[in-house]
Parts: sequence; structure tokens; C-alpha cells
Amino acid sequence: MAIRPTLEISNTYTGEEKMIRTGCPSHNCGGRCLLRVHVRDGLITRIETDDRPGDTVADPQLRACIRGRSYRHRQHHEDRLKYPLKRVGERGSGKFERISWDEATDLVAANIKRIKERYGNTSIFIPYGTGSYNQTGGRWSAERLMNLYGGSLEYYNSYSWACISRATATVYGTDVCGNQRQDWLNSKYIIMWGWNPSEMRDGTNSEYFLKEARKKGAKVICIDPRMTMSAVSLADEWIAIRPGTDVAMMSAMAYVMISEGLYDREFVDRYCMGFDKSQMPQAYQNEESYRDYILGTRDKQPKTPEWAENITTVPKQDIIRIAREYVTAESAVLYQGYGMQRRAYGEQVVRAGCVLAAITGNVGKSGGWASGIALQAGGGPLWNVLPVLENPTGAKIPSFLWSEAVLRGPELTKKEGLVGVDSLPHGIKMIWAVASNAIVNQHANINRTIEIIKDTSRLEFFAVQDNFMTVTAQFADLVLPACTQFETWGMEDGWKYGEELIFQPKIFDTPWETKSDYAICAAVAEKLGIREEFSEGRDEKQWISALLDEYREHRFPNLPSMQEFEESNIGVYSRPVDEPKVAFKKFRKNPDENPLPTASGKIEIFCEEMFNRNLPDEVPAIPKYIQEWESPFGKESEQYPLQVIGTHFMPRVHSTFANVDWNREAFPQRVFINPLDAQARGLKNGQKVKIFNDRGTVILPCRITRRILPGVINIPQGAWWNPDKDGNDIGGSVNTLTSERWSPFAFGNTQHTIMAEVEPLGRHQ
Ligand SMILES: Nc1nc2c(c(=O)[nH]1)N[C@H]1C(S)=C(S)[C@@H](COP(=O)(O)OP(=O)(O)OC[C@H]3O[C@@H](n4cnc5c(=O)[nH]c(N)nc54)[C@H](O)[C@@H]3O)O[C@H]1N2
Ligand SMILES: Nc1nc2c(c(=O)[nH]1)N[C@H]1C(S)=C(S)[C@@H](COP(=O)(O)OP(=O)(O)OC[C@H]3O[C@@H](n4cnc5c(=O)[nH]c(N)nc54)[C@H](O)[C@@H]3O)O[C@H]1N2
Ligand code: SF4
Ligand SMILES: [Mo]
Repeated sequence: MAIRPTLEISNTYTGEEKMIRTGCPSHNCGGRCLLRVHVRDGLITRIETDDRPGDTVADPQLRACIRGRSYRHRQHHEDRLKYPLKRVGERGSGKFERISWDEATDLVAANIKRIKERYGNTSIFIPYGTGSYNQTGGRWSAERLMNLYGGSLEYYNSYSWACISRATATVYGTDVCGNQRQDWLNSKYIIMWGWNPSEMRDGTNSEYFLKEARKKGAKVICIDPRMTMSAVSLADEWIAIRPGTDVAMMSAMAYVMISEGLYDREFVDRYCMGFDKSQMPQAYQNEESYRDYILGTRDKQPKTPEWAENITTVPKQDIIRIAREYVTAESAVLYQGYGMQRRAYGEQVVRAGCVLAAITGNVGKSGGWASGIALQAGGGPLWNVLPVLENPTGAKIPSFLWSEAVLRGPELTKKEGLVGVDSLPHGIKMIWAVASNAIVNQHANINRTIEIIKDTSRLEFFAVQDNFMTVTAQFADLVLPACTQFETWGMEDGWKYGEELIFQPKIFDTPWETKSDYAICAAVAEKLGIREEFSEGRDEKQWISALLDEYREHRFPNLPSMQEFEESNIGVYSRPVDEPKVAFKKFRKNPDENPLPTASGKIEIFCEEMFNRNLPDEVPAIPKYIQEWESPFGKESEQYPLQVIGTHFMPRVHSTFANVDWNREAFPQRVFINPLDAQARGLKNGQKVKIFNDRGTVILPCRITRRILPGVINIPQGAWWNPDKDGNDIGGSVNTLTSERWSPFAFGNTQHTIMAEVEPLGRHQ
């Protein structure tokens, strides 16, 4: 994949160089950073980052990662979509012809109208798609348009956090349970559990705060099947764990704390519900309590460190030591990454982590951490986007189940998470994917998905709006070329954390025939006769200006206006955090006056809602270790003995940047495998291998490394699926192997739970 030869052109620059401060078009990268973009003759010459003075904990610089710094190669990529394209061959054949915007917007509008009239608004779907968090761009504008035209089928939850946000709320009644990150500096012990912020950003500066905490004496341990960059650069210790077994280790830690009398009994007595028999709610007096489970009172299996060692591979001495260190530390953080909840029974690990935080007395305390998703009260993102308005249909499905709604929509009920309506009479008939590669590349089981979306009798119309001809776009009936975020007006605020608001001025004119997402939707609105309602007379710039004014009026009186941002070229407005907020502080001070928003007002170790699901083996009311449906302990492992994970990769944001040459060169797509597994299969480092299961085959070079647990392989997620003539994916998308099965309570994607086998290429050829 090439880029326009900007380096050569730079020798002949004639114009003056300008430097513009702007927000990195961060897509869904886990961070938000400031870029200084140097421009000459309509081209980026170089990109630098935040140069504000100081390196303070209260207001640190927002320093860009390699993706932001390589943006020039995405912006000036020769493969950018330039014109609207209409499919001329079969769906997925890749045959398109150029059409005019007039024809393109006619097509979208006519299909919206036809499908609405014939099947109703719930047959139109704007799927999950996170390519643009520019606050007037991306899917917000399409959603607003649809809501002004009778609505559409909406989704709830996300591909990121389905289990963690749902399960956290079952414990605390809210998912806003995080202290501000500056408070980590008050912690003495930090467990990074499946958390890898050195490679995947999780709030710009999370690594920085961890480093500062360590400087102040905190011990940091990292529990992950891989010796990640975080384990190397941020932790004192790496504990390798078998994927999908974390609840076993957490339960054994609780066993140590309970049997040695170390847990915070006073805290548990006063603030928790469900810990032991005395704490069970009236109606559930005879049900199993957490203590029963841990001590094995009913199932006759005490959750001892020996028991957990066999499941997790973590030596029992380590489990005992870590349990003691965590519970006796004056204050401690158990931070959960999201990878381990993007798994079968992902709800359990989240709840088990929260329970450990509670029984060690770390909730509502400075230097502690309630665990779970831990959003921040008062801080963090503002989400003041273009108003998307109410969806008149009220119909929603879990974000991951759209493929089922295409395949067998009329059969879906609330058992599959359908809400707002009793049924979807015709399922999904039209998809308009804006800033999304989650229809094919990022969704699970690509070969199956393709069969579903290729069927034009089910999915009657499929439009994709993107910057590139992505894997998803190749299956579209209509491809709409969106401009990049350097080519329109925008602003951004934090991803999960962040006390900043970053301004994104328009740096370049929209090239070729591209348009902003907003402008595309406005043009479709025009064809539907609702342009005025859609735009309220505003273009992107006027919306941003109005949203800034609104922020200033309601939240931040000192926020600069549009004009001030433009004239000063400061790029960012930030709010220093001198006194970090501590979640549940009031609750801890006086739980009777400040109860939690749970039914009991307490931290709920026993979950009534889960109990009433009546699926005790899959949705137990207290957090339990459950063997995953694809597991090294199951029968399936005879054929497919290796656990496959697909981690979030440093050089990409999901599938975005996968086509950027610099990043590909620095971080080639490979399968990571332990020397023991490689030796057993006769593999040499760098050799091409087949990775396969019943759902598909991926072909990639292997990287043999001791930094991954034996029995586990990693194919970083986001590479572009690229089938050879036999249908084998030589692009290396892990979703060729993943399963469409969802988690039982949150209806979340379980894309980290898969088994496969590896063999040298050519053995059976
Ligand atoms: N196996 C596996 N699969 C996963 C995951 C996993 O861990 N394992 N993770 C999941 C997670 S957490 C997520 S969030 C999803 C992400 O899945 P997606 O939301 O599909 O994210 P991307 O792959 O980055 O695709 C975003 C698209 O938006 C386009 N884009 C960028 N800017 C703009 C713009 O301004 N306008 C328009 N119209 N388009 C733009 C990009 O070119 C890109 O094609 O993937 C999920 N898939
Ligand atoms: N560079 C980069 N950063 C990103 C993104 C990106 O695409 N690229 N995407 C952003 C988005 S949208 C999201 S949602 C987040 C996702 O962030 P996460 O979901 O936290 O990221 P993952 O890499 O899937 O998983 C984190 C770690 O969990 C480990 N892991 C996997 N399974 C298990 C398990 O069963 N137990 C334990 N203990 N560990 C396990 C993996 O080895 C990995 O090191 O990242 C954000 N940041
Ligand atoms: S973390 Fe995100 S916002 Fe920051 S530079 Fe990287 S891609 Fe851009
Ligand atoms: Mo995500």
C-alpha cells in the first residue's frame, strides 16, 4: 500500500509553512492527544505533539502516540476514496462504478423511503462504528437524520465494554465508580489485571500516572497471558495467567483473605450485601452466598490456591502472596482491562474483581479503586455531540447481535436482548455503516457474516461511508467517500478519561469529491425533504461554535469561543486536577445517608437480577469461575488445542491505520507463539503458518517468543481480511477465527474466546 510521494514533493515546496494545533483525529484509539501539524503547499510536512510547558501531574501534556505521529501517511494516502461508487457486480465482487453525488444521495434517500414504507423504520440500522469521534461527524449525523425521519433500529452496549459496563452496575448500581487517575499516586499497590496501557491507549497519560505512582513507592504487578510492554515498562512483576481463568485466581485470592482472616470485615459488614449468610436478602436466605462459594460449603470444592493453580497455571505461592499483598496494602488498585471481559462469561470476571476491591476495603477511599469499568464522576468525557435526538421507534438490539437481526430478525425476542418492541417484523433490511468496519472486519466469524450480508433478499440495501475501500466497503451497494477529520471542523474530549477539550479546525479543503459525514447526511436530508430540521441552518463550523458556547454556558465558564480558539491556535482547553475526586467517598462516610443506587443501597455481591435470569450455570448470582465454551479443558481442545487472543495493537486503531506503510513496517502482522508450541509443530521463527478452526483459516508469519504463555497464541486484531483463492485469509484478521456467540447476561461480544490449531504452511498441500 503506497502513499502519495510527499517526501519527494517536499523538495520543491514553495509556500510558507504553517503550524496548526489540533486534536488528533483519534478515531477510537483510547486516547485524545494534541498534534502540531506543519503544512506547506496543501500537504503535511511533519507532525509534532503537545508543546505546552510543564510536565505536571495535575495537567500533563497530551503527547501523541505513533499513530497520531504517522497521520500524514493516512491523510495523503493514495488509496483514499475520492468519488461516490455504485456496485455493478455481485455483492462483494469488488466491482464498482463512479457515480455523481446527486445519484448517490438519491439512492440513499430512495432506499430509506422505500424500506420505511415497506417494512417500517425498525428495518433500518446504523451500526456500531467508531471511526470518528469528531463531534459533528461519524455516525451521529446519520442517527440524527434517521431520528428526524421516524427513527431506526438502534443498538445498545458496545464492542468495547458490553460486559464490564453492565456487570459493574450490578455491583454498584452505576458504572461511574472511578477515582480520578491522579489519585493513583496515593496508592501503595497496583494490580494491572489484563490491562496493557503501554500498547493500547486507555486514556492518554494513564501510563504516566502509573509511573509517577511507582516513583512514590507503589508496587505494580501485571497479570496477563502475555508479557506485554506494560509488564516490562510499568510493572515490578509479570504473572502469566491462562486466558479465561481469572475468576479462579480471584476466587482463590478471596479464599486466602477469608481463611486467613485478612479481609476487611468491618467494611464488608457495613457496606456489602451477599457476602455471607447473615447478609443474604430476605427472599434469598437459603441461596448460596459468596462465602459459601469460596469455601465450597455447597459445591464441596473450596476455591483454594491449589485448585486455582491447576486452572490458571499461576503457582499457588504467587496467588497466596498476591492475595496477602493486596489485602494488607494500606490502599490498593485492582484495575481491570477490557480484554478479559470480551470473553465467554465476561460478566463474571468483572464482578469478581469488584468483589475483591470491596472485601479488601478499597472502595470509596483515596489510593483505592472500586474496579469494574470505573468511569469518573465530574471528570472525563462530556459527550456534547451534535444532538442525535430521540429515536421514535424505541427499538434496540445489543450492538453485537445485528448479524442475527439480519439473518433471523423476526425470531429475536428479549431473550436475545431485544428491547423497546416485542419483535422486529422483518429484521434488518438496510444498513448504513458510517465510520464502521464492524460489519465485516471487526465483527466475529467473518466467513459466516459474509454469507449473511451477501444475501440481497435479506439485506436489501447496504451503504458504507468511509475514507477508504475497507473490507466492509467491499461488500457495499453504495460507497460514500467521507473526508478526513483534518478536512472539516470538529472538537473532541476525553476517551474514557481526560479533562480536556481539543479543537479541530479545518486544515485542508475537502479534496476530490469527498464530503464530511455531516455534509453527506445534510444532502440526504435534502432529498428526504428535511434539510432544515436536520441542519437548523448550521454547517459543521456553526455547530461546533454553538456546541462550544453550550459547554461554556453549562460547564466551563472559561472555555474559549470558536474565534478565540482559531485566533490563538492553542488547540486545547484543559482543567487541572489538583484534588482528584474519589468515587463513593460520601457512601463510605455515611452509607445510610448516601446509599448506592442499588436495590439494597449497598455493594451487591449477590445479584438479584442475575438470580432471576434462572440460568445458574451461566449467570450465577454471585461471581463464579465458569469453564469457557471453547477452552483447553473442553473436548474441542483435542482438535484445536491453542487459545487464540486478538489484542489491541500499538500501530493501529482497530482496522484504522492498518493500511499505513510506516506502521506496518514497524509492527508487521504476525501470529505470536511460544517456543514450546512452535517446537511441537516444527516451526521456525518468521515462517508462514496456517492458523485454523472450523470457522476459517488465517495464514501469517509466526513470531516465536517466550513473552506469551504456552498454549496461547495472539493475532492482534484489526488487520484487513484478505482471502486468497481458497478462502484463506492472508491479511491476518483474527475475526476469521472468532465466534459469533455472545455472553449470556450482557449480550456482549466474546471475541477473545476461541480455540484453534497452528501448522506449518504446506503440510497438507
Ligand atoms: N477479534 C476482535 N474483534 C474486535 C475487537 C477485539 O478485541 N477482538 N475489538 C472490538 C472493539 S473494542 C471495537 S471498538 C471495534 C471497532 O470497530 P470499528 O468501530 O469498525 O473501528 P475501525 O476498525 O477503526 O473502523 C472505523 C472506520 O472508520 C473510518 N473512518 C475514520 N474516520 C472517519 C470519518 O471521519 N468518517 C467516516 N465516515 N469514516 C471514518 C476508518 O477508515 C475505518 O474504516 O472492533 C471490535 N472488534
Ligand atoms: N493501540 C491501540 N489502543 C487502543 C485501541 C486500539 O485499537 N489500538 N482500541 C481502544 C479501544 S476501542 C478499546 S475498547 C480498548 C481495548 O482495551 P483492552 O480490551 O483492554 O485491550 P486488549 O488488547 O483486547 O486486552 C488487554 C490485555 O488483556 C489480555 N488478555 C486477553 N484475555 C485475557 C484474559 O482472559 N485474562 C487476562 N488476565 N488477560 C487477558 C491481553 O493479552 C491484553 O494484553 O483499547 C483502546 N486502545
Ligand atoms: S493515542 Fe489516539 S489521539 Fe493520541 S496520538 Fe494516538 S491515535 Fe492520536
Ligand atoms: Mo473498543
